[in-house]
Amino acid sequence: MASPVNLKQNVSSVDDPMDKTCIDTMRTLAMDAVQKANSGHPGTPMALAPVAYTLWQKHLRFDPTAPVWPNRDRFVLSCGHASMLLYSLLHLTEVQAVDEKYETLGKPSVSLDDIKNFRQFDSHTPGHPEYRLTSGVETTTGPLGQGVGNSVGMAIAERWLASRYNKPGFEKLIDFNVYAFCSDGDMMEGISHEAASIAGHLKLSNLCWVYDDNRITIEGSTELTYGDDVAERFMGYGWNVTRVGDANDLELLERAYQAFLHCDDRPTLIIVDSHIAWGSPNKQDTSGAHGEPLGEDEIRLTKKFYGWPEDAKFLVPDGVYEHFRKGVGARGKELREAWYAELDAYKAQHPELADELVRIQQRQLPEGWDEDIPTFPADAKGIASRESSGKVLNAVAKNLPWLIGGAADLAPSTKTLIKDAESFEPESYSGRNFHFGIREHAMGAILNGMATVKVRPYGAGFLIFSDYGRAPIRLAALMELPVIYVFTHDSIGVGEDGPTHQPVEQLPSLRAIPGLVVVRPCDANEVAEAWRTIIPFRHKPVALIMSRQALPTLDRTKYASASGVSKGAYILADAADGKPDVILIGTGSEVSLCVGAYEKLTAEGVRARVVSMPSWELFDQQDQAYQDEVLPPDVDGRVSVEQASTFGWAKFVGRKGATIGMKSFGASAPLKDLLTQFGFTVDRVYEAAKEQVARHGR
Ligand SMILES: Cc1ncc(C[n+]2csc(CCOP(=O)(O)OP(=O)(O)O)c2C)c(N)n1
Ligand SMILES: [Mg+2]
Repeated sequence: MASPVNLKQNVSSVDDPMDKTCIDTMRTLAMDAVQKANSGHPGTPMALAPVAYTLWQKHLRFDPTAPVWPNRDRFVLSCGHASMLLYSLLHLTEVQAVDEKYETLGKPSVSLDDIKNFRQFDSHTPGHPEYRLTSGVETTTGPLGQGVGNSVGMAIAERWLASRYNKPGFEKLIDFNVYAFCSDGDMMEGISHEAASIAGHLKLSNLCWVYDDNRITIEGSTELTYGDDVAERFMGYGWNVTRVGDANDLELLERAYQAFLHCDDRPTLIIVDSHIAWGSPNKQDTSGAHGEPLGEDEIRLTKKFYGWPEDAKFLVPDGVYEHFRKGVGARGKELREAWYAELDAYKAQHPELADELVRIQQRQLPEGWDEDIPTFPADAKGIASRESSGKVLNAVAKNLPWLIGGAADLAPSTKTLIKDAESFEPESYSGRNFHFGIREHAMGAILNGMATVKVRPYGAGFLIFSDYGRAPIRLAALMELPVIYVFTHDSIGVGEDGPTHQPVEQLPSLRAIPGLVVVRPCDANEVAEAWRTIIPFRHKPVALIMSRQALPTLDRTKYASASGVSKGAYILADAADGKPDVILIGTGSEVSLCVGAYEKLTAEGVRARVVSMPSWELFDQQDQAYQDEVLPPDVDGRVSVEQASTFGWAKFVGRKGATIGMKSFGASAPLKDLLTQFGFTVDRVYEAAKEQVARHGR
């Protein structure tokens, strides 16, 4: 293991006394907050304080009084465990809190009390930075690698907006940079490869990652795990790579940031050699570096070393707030005011585009966005829901210019290409069709980053590979970002591709994510209604689940209108007297099996109801009266049918009901054989229904 390094090296080259005071304030706030909370990571915020200070104070185009100003530079702390680094900056630069309507609340985003309440319930300083909760936090980080992935999405969104909205005379209306601080953990995570690879390919020159090369992780020296030549790696991706040999050398840091600002054809990686701070120069072990407070004695020694009052806690010396006000504060205010003046001039010359920009920022839709959504005539042979979804997506995209996205190399299969639109590539940043490559994990993080910039992104792939991008899907839900996923090939309906490609547990596992809306339409008209329902969402991610195989288009003159999709579940067909003895509940491709069984039962005089339930989550949001109308509590005879694990269906069929679903992995065979083999037939549903009636019928 590398020998411990003391703090002498950590302060040697900060010459200006005010710079040093500000940096040491950031460091001591981190120490004190972690100590008081008795948990958290003090070392990295302390070591990176000069790196973050130089960026914020000298370069970041950010106005603390208006932290949602659209053209601000973005700062992402991908090593979210170092959250105190960000909180001390948000506090010392006096970032103002804004509400969800972007109105300034007249109070700081992070008060000194918040810092004293680091990691406590209801503070604005949770263990890891959380988007929405704390103004100035641009994205939720903590799961290593996500932040760098998000930063690529932010940089992409900037390029797209710039390309569409900048005009002659307004060349820099949209013109912001994205900075991400990252650690060994970020670099080890596979997602950093996916994200860096696509960023290099796309030549995102507005993107700068700052890698804290401190050669230590939780288990100890990175010699245990990791010998990558990170510089070579990133040069291989086509990045501009520069190195700062000492995290405390403000001059070298300045030069590195300048190198980024002057590079206009590639993303930049700044590798910063740092030594994690774990206390005073005398301390010889590494405890406290990760996830542990330094301890009172150590803190006192360290403060003494800084020339700080040893017993002072949460001290912000005179002049510190002012110094930040004169630096980042004054610069940001000037830039923001100039930008709004420019926007006014732009509005006069380009009223329609300006209107779009305003709508984008408010997550509002254009008038008439849904006027071209088609309806589909009844058709027994039908159409795959991925096909109808492609048609509806295109009908929406026509009137919603900032609906942009693509697939992880599966656009032809997922039907997610926007027709007559270009590809988003280095030479055509206004393209609306994105090619994420076979990088599901980064795609998810990129979509999240794009959504924070307020464009409306979608991503697509096979449902089975949603697992590869699960972490960012979860974070989209946590951040309340309206990202749209189109997941196709939704069941054993995949057929010959076999069990590796047949989702079984993915549907229930997506439904388990709080806040994610999952919709699995049963036919083309439900697909149309699904899109109509979800596009107005401003704070919810959605997974649209589509079939590979054709689904019959139901005759809506005979069965209920598909508009019921907006309520999550609705009565599609009912017993003549509206008092069923058995309720057949289906989703997606299985609804037509329920309808087939219903017809058979009805012909025999059995009182049956079919409930199409494309979305559990939307149904859960309905009031109790509606839920009871669809699923009357006194009807025990119930059968659910879905080509997925039955996990969770007891919620709707009860303990006495029947569930038809997958209890094993699928198999490689023609679809017809699989359906018989696994029991997805009208007869099986019919029999289960009869059995339910026999047991529970009146
Ligand atoms: C995906 C993920 N896995 C594991 C963790 C738990 N964890 C928190 S910090 C950390 C590693 C710390 O090492 P490094 O990334 O080098 O950061 P440093 O301590 O040097 O700041 C780990 C494994 C995590 N936050 N995210
Ligand atoms: Mg490290």
